[in-house]
Amino acid sequence: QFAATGVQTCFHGRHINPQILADLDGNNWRLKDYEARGGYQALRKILAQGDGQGMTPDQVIAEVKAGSLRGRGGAGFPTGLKWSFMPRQFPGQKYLVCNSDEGEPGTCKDRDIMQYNPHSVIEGMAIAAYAMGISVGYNYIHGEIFATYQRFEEALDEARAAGLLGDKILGSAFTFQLHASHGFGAYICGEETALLESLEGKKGQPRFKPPFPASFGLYGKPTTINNTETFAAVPWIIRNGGQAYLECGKPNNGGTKIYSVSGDVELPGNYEVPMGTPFSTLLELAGGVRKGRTLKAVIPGGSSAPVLPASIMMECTMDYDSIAKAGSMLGSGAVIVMDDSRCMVESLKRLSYFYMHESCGQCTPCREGTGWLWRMVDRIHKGQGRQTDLDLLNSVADNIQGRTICALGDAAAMPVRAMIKHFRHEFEAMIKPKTLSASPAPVQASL
Ligand code: L3W
Ligand code: SF4
Repeated sequence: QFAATGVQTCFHGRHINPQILADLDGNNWRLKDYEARGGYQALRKILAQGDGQGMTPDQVIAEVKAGSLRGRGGAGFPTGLKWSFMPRQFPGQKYLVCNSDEGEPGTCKDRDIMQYNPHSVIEGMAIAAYAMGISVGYNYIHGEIFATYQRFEEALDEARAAGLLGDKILGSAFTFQLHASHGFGAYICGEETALLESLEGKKGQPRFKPPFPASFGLYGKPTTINNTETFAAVPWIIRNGGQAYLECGKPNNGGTKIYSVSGDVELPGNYEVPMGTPFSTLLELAGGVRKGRTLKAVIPGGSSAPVLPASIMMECTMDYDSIAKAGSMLGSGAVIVMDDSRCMVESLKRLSYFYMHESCGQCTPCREGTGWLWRMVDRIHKGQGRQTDLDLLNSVADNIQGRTICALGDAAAMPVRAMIKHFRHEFEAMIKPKTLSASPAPVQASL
């Protein structure tokens, strides 16, 4: 996962107004430490423990909506709106699922949250379950971080023993059973419907949407799925109020966000900063571009997000709207920094190989197209490119994007188009002059 980016270990203490990674020293993850930081006060508050009056499920959802919390897994979908999709009166079992199958190249925030602050996820899930009237939940954890899975299991045991999970939580009428489950390392299982298939014990392949999990999810029942960081943000919102969360960020982009900054910076790692923080400030926190080098480009939201040249990126603030306006996506917040020593053809070759390798193979444009993309970029990189290759790359990307079951197809296509758009000259320079005059081969033969 980090071969492309160089990040090995992610926990760092340089943040601005952190809400999730605040006051962590690496060893204070246990229940007693979390409670000393104000942990489980939000759960107590909604369940009317202590002096409070309690909160109704509608009031909880209203606070989350007021805070403008948006899904931290990649799509930025409004969390309160998603919670309101859950049919509250549904007579059968409903499920809550946490997507901790963090596999996007460059992303390493969710594993740090679970490793260093696991109770924030447990408390956030318990609050979400209360708000949606759900009694069973699962946290699906990426298979390659087994130690983190074990840490999360330990935290679950602590919460159960303290009456914070299970039957009649804290003596109230609210029951919530939460279990951890681990995957086996397939990137596609981070796609929400593939994750559900995997959780059911089947091969992890995406389902057609709609129906969305909100109506047909785990075992065909209504299910709400949110990302780890999304759940971890919820206790702060309930403790401090949605308005305070919103004010911490900017309109339509509430709160803080954790960025996994990797690549050509002095201090790669996870940084939590308010939404709307200038990219230049984030870069400074990460120690700046490697010594003696200048910034060339940035992939602002994980490998699926289109690359942006330095000139555009330096004008951006780190939030969903600013990055979208600049032509990319905030995605999961994996900020991959590239300096002037990076070859964009080689970078694209590595990215294309990743998507070819991780395609689940269900739909033809993705299964075949990701291989075509990689083979073409590979031959350009080997100096065997043809004059027609750049148009052909764009054409193959066009024929993948929007024509597949899940977003992996789009994720494979978008980086190709962006790399050619912004760095076409580098690709052209690698196509040998003698091939520039060669007659173009027929499309099928040239793939
Ligand atoms: C009910 C509707 N629910 C949408 C729900 C939907 C989902 C959420 C967002 O892709 C992106 C992808 C990656 N009724 C609904 C509805 N929903 N309309 O809202 O949905 P969607 O389809 O916009 O996104 P998605 O399929 O969840 C996520 C990008 O994120 N990405 C991913 C990185 C990977 C990681 C990781 O490794 N952990 O984060 C990075 O950029 O490419 O575009 O819940 O059900 N009408
Ligand atoms: Fe599988 Fe790719 Fe189709 Fe997604 S787009 S379902 S990964 S073949």
